[in-house]
Amino acid sequence: AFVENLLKHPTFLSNEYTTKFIDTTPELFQFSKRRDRGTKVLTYIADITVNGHPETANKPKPPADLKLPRPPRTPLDAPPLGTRNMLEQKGAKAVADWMLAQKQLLITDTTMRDGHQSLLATRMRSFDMIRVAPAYAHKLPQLLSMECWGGATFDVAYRFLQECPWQRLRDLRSAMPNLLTQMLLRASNGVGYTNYPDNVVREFVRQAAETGVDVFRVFDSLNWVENMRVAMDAVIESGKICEGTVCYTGDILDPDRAKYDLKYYVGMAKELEAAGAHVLGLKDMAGLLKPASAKVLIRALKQELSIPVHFHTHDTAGAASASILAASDVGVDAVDCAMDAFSGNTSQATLGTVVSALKNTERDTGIDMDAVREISDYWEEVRTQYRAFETGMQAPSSEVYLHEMPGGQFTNLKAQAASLGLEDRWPEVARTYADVNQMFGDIVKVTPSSKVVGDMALMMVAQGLTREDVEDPDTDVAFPDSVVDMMRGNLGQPPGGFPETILAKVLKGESPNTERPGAHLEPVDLEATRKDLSEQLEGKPVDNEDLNGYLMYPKVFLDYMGRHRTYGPVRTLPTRTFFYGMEPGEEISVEIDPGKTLEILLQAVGETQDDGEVRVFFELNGQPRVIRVPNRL
Ligand code: BTN
Ligand code: 3PY
Ligand code: ZN
Repeated sequence: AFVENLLKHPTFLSNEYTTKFIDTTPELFQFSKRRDRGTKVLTYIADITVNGHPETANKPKPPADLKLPRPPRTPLDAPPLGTRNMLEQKGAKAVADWMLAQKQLLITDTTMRDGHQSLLATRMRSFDMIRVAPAYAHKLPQLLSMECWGGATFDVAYRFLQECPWQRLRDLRSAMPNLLTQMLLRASNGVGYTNYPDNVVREFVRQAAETGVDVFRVFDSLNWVENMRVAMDAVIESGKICEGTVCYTGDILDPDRAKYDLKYYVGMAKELEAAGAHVLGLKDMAGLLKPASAKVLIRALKQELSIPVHFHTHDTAGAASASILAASDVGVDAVDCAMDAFSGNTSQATLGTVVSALKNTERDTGIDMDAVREISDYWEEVRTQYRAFETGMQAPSSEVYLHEMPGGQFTNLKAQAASLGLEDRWPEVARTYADVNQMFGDIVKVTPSSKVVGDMALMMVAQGLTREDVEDPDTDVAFPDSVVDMMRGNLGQPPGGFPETILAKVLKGESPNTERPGAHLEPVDLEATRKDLSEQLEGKPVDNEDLNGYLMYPKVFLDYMGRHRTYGPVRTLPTRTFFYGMEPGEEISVEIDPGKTLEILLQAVGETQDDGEVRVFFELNGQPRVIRVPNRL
């Protein structure tokens, strides 16, 4: 009935059909209650089989004979005790004290967050994570934590993967009850790209803690401690671990980059300690901290602080493990690595390599290399499924020391440049990115400030503008919205403020707000928003997780809900089916609810009929089912 309504609808006939049309045309859903979840999922499979998935169209495909990745087997009994049990029994401060007392280098696995964010445009689905989570719990209880949430994964889950990020967190939490889960939180920017009102930030942290985050790595994209307090206080109040984080840029050993010198970093770290951080995060998002600088910086931090230091870096230039080993030599407490198959290049250092390098040394991690290999073998099979999202970086590149782009942005900006027809001019984009940084006063570049610098650089290269042109008061420049917004002070203030030249040029005399943006944002009325959202969802009750999703990303959330109503719980599909549909004769098992499994056999795909429809023939648990979908190709 839905498809019939859709096909007869004037908007559909007029060819303006989009998923938004479905969302905003409630009369299509008069029959949706009658369509059960199984039918919805079959409709999705039929649609993708006939039309393909928009995200993988014209992209490299995984090999045709690729099988469902098999995670290592695990026993059914409870996993060994791990760091999470300590947090539960003794609290956040006790975990930090324990970290300080350890001889071994502690390791966080980032595969489920930064690993795929930096290598596969954040496209890894929960399905592939949840299946291997028990293997981590049983085989790698020595890990400090599992970074598996936050950063860009939150909106990508709703926006591109058609799944609920909260459910991912809940499922991972229950599959790894002994391991600390860790998230990346952009302080007042939450998991978004703009400052949110204080009460929205607090509510988000409260919910993340309740649903299952144990360690919050909190950073500010301009390194402004003032702008981190609301988020940090909320984490501390929740009883979870607050990793107050310094973002690293420049080079402390380079006299020409004196703005970010050793004193600067130690000073900020002490402010974060005083603000209540249980752990100090050192976030080298671009992979700029070279081994010699790492020794100097981490030695100083260890001397000056009484909280543990957790070092995060990227392997963009190929030096991440050298810096990690240098940091280890001077006593860093914990470091981030990605499982081998998701490491290297713009991702983290290689976990198995760091573990092996430290075997039989004072800082031996105690991590079982057989387990690392087994789990990495699984990840390798997983990665093959996502070939469409590989960014094509062939080798590490020392160019990062010039442009200082974060790992997650580098390949993204390359793709953006290509889409503007600038692929041949990448070296110019990289150079311009560095110029924009200097023009903005040498700022920390990390989401969202990195996006602002990238927007500006692309605009300049596309329009053939140099830094001199932009700064010339007599040249008219149409600045990207994100640049205007940042100069107005809406992301906060960098150390020393933005330079007068660029402020005057961008704001044309308007005076910027130099106070904390949250101080001026009205609190959101949460209950009124819940009621309003419920009305937009035709009376569906709105729980706190959905409310928080909507508060972060109103449109993305509503689009997700609209598609969910049509296609049901597609997160339960195997990744291959989700992106490519099924082949005639193929059979899959799909657990759409715990304990409720559908056996789906695709028998045949019919010809496109005169009305533009295709009939897709399935067997669902042995019963024949025909699903009709429009051929939109
Ligand atoms: C998006 O790109 O909007 C999200 C991806 C999911 C869209 C699904 S794919 C099958 C169906 N057909 C569409 O045009 N959209 C949905
Ligand atoms: C993010 O904010 O998503 C980042 O990974 C920043 O490095
Ligand atoms: Zn990172």
